Amino acid sequence: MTTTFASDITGQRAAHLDADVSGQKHFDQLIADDSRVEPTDWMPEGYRKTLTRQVSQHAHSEIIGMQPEANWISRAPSLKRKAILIAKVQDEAGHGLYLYSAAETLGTDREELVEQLLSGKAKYSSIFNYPARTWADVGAIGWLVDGAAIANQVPLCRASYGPYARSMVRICKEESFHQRQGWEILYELANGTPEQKQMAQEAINRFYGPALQMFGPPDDESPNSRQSMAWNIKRFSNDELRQRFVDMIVPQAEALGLHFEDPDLKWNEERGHYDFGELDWSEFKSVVSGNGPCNEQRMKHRRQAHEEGAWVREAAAAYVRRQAEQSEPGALIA
Ligand code: FAQ
Repeated sequence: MTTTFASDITGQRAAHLDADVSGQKHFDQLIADDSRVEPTDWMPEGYRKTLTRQVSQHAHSEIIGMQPEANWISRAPSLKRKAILIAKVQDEAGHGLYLYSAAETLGTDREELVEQLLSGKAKYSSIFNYPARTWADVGAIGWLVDGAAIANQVPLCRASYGPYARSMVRICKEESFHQRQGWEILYELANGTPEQKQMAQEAINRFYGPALQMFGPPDDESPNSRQSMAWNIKRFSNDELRQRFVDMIVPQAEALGLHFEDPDLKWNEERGHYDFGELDWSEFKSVVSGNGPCNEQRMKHRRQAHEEGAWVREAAAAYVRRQAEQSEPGALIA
């Protein structure tokens, strides 16, 4: 009896091992072919974990990222600006929802992911811990923050995990509209009165460094990059994307008649890129570890919104239960 039981267990382990070996082979082949991994495919635990981390943190960033601009909806300078800003902030909510859905396909449900944010266990992008002090900051967020988001996320449309890559396609299209609305706000201000131009310049002075930090720590301090690139999740390193972004925004700033206050920013003929100054990484670390200007306010607001939304979640769950009961044969008669 004991022998049979023990051999059953050994048999099951061997079967699992076989499945793992053939699963790993299939997975390795998908990555080597630059093909897509889908939720039903076998995947290494590390791959699942790193994607759950990145995709859920990305979702949290979109949700927390609504706050700095939402703060300006009631103070937008015209009805047209207000309508555009409402649509933009609503888009960010939508991005959060697609991304939570993509993260859920990896096996962790949304409730748990949201709990990780609310308990402070999960990160969200450093940039959203900075305030939007003036209307020009709304322009700078659109141009520089959404601009950095696009530079980072266009390559993610080719990430190896299917649901993440597909969600990025629509997100990137919407982000490019956001970037243009930010540009247009700054363009109007930069071509307005001297005070308006000054306001635009001050906004980009505030957002330049934090926007460049959105790409993450320098490559030699980025613990996840190497493996994420080997798995075709990230296609470029943090520093490569940061450089691309700088090369893109310098001529755009010139077209606005504005500049970046970085004394080391200059074209390097030999490299074919702009050189730029060292960023303040101690500030980045401090912001990521909870000590930025708005971390406390952002989390307080999110927790409050979550509590106030409890009745909506309860109603939605009750509706789903009712639908399930009604679709069971005999449920209506009982
Ligand atoms: N802020 O090893 P790496 C948006 C963390 S959405 C905070 O280099 P990885 C739209 C990182 O998580 C903006 N933490 O990590 C919008 C890791 O910590 P962990 C969000 C950061 O993952 C616009 C540790 O440092 N975008 O803007 C940051 O390989 C306007 C070590 O770093 C995405 O999430 C940071 N900036 O590379 C919405 C894009 N950077 O988890 C509203 C997808 C790094 O090991 C208004 N994500 N960390 O404890 C990615 O591409 C990557 O996750 C990176 C980081 C590039 C962000």
